[in-house]
Amino acid sequence: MENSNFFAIEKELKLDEGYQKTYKNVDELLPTLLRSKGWWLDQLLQYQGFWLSTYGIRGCMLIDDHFNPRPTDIIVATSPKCGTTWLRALVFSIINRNSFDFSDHPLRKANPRDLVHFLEAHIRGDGSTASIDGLPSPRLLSTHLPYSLFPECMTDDTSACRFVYICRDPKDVLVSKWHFANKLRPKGVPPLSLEEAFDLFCKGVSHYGPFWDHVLGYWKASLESPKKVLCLKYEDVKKEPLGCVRKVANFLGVPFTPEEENKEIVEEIVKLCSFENMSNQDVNKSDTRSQEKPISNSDFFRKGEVGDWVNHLSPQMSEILDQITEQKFQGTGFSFH
Ligand code: PAP
Repeated sequence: MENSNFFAIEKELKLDEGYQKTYKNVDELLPTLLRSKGWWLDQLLQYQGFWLSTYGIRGCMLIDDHFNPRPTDIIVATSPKCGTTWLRALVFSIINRNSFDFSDHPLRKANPRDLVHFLEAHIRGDGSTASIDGLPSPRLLSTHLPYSLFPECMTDDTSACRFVYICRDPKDVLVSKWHFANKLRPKGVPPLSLEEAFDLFCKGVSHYGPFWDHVLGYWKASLESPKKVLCLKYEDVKKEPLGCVRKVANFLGVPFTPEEENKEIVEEIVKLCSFENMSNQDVNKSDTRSQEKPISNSDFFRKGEVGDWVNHLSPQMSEILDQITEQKFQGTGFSFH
């Protein structure tokens, strides 16, 4: 299947030799990787310590070989279900705050997924980095890739591209991911039980997981390079959205001016990107799922709450997850409390 995909792309695009070499390397690598059952009908492959889908690996290798980072690049990074949609919307509206009227803002007409390019998925577009290369600066890009999978030219201190990361209590991540996985399962396929999802998640087998290693990669980078990586927690953004929006703006070198503060622009951004507002936009309400497009915008809005895990996980499950979290984060200075 991997080979046939490659040839389809090659035939259509006549990709140059450099790309052909990358695709050949991908095709040779994939069969050698450890595989595990995924969360829907997919399989996850262990690549450099993380569980990725084949397209994640392909995207990662394309970035390594062909992506040209720019000092002005802003990368919104998340482990899935930690607030990707929210963070994309927040950062998009912070950096474009002078370009749009809030009453007629692009986020009222489009889902953040359509406004912020998903870096490792550019392969889906035309099989090359061309669509990303053509974007004007500053480019706002999104990723689920772990920090350690980026090439050094993006992560070393001399490269100026910046990462804004958000993470979330793993108990809520698990519950959110389990609901999402069941929405994605094709009709006729029995649902993934919570027990099965719990087992996979605890073993680290989730997209771009182990979850804890993903968080630690960005957390450590934010300590080592605080001007390069900003780490946020979903729970903190919920509790203090205004403070977090100001923090992101300061980090990106575009702090709010006194005049903007007077005009309550920070409040406007928080309101625009709130779960209540975004989930009620027509563009995010419609269920447009089809065989070709198995995910619709509405699938990214469920409850948007902190602590919904309590309605799903048994006390024993929560205890086990807390133990794993404590053990993984011990001595790192990171905690969700
Ligand atoms: P992704 O990583 O697959 O793109 P992502 O957007 O990170 O998904 O996660 C969806 C979660 O964010 C959902 O959480 P829940 O299942 O616990 O409800 C979704 O409801 C929540 N979410 C989406 N938009 C917002 C928002 N504007 N504010 C807060 N939470 C949000």
